[in-house]
Amino acid sequence: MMYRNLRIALPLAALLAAALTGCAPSVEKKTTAAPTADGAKKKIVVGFAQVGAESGWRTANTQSIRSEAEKRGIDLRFADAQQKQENQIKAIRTFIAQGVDVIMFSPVVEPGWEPVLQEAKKAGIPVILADRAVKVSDESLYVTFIGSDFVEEGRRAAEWMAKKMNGKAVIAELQGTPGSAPAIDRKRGFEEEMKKYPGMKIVISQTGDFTRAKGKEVMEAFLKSPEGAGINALYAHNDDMALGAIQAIEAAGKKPGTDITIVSVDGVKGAFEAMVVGKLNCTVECNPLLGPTLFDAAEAVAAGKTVPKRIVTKEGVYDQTQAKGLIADRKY
Ligand code: GZL
Repeated sequence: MMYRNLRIALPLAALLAAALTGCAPSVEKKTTAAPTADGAKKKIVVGFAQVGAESGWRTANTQSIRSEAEKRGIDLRFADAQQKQENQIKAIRTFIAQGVDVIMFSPVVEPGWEPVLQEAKKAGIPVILADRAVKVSDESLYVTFIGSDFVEEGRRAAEWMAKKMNGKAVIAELQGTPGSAPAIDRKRGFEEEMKKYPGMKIVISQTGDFTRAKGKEVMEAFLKSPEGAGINALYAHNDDMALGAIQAIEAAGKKPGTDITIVSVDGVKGAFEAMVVGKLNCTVECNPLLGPTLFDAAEAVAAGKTVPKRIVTKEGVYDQTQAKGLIADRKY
């Protein structure tokens, strides 16, 4: 039975459960492995090629994947690609050689995956995209893409900033990893929404590669640039770069969150801590806790079931007014 693409934003696990059973919102998770001769459940083997360990978001994402696999007794083969595409491709080839049941990965960039995904398809190993998308001409090369709508995240960031700044802002932008889906789409969504406000302008923009160190370094350069004196807002594609930028803004004798309004994406604990002390103004949530839904999909696929081609995570927007009340309950 084929499922139409599910792009409604419901709690991930409920959404996938509904899709799999086509009815009740919650379904009992059963290990779907076929019983072996002695009746024991065969463990499914999943190969995961992770981007790296570049940010608080990624750490939480890896933790969610590792703990969920352990909880389900899944044999997880995990590779950290240190943000290099060639390492992810090598890891995927190793998984193919090992004959894993399912391959999962979070593509560090969008292009360049056709050859290795063709090899996985030829080997009959289903591929699940976790967190980020790929640019391929043949969408049958992957079974499903489970992750956020980055364009919507960009729109939400611009909308919040417009409200806060009454539609007038001189904006510096710290972009994520060049060529990555979150960097491309968060920029696109922000600029789309910004068109509604002629008084908002991005005057300087550069990648900080999603890391705190690079975010600090690039923000220092922004503040020393000819545009520097006029910047009164920062849009950072993730919290880690925003936290680095906050250090640079303070070192330049300015007050982050006051002299420069800062909006970022992810919703990690560090961002909430910065909002509580007034140094960050808003973080647009990007849910890293994908483990349960990823392995629901992996078990379903390993059992020959179909899953929706696209599963979108449910997320919110948080600012200083909510940070103090929410920080204790944040899961990442
Ligand atoms: C988004 C994820 C991004 C985060 C960054 O889903 O791919 O990568 O926003 C992380 O923090 O580095």
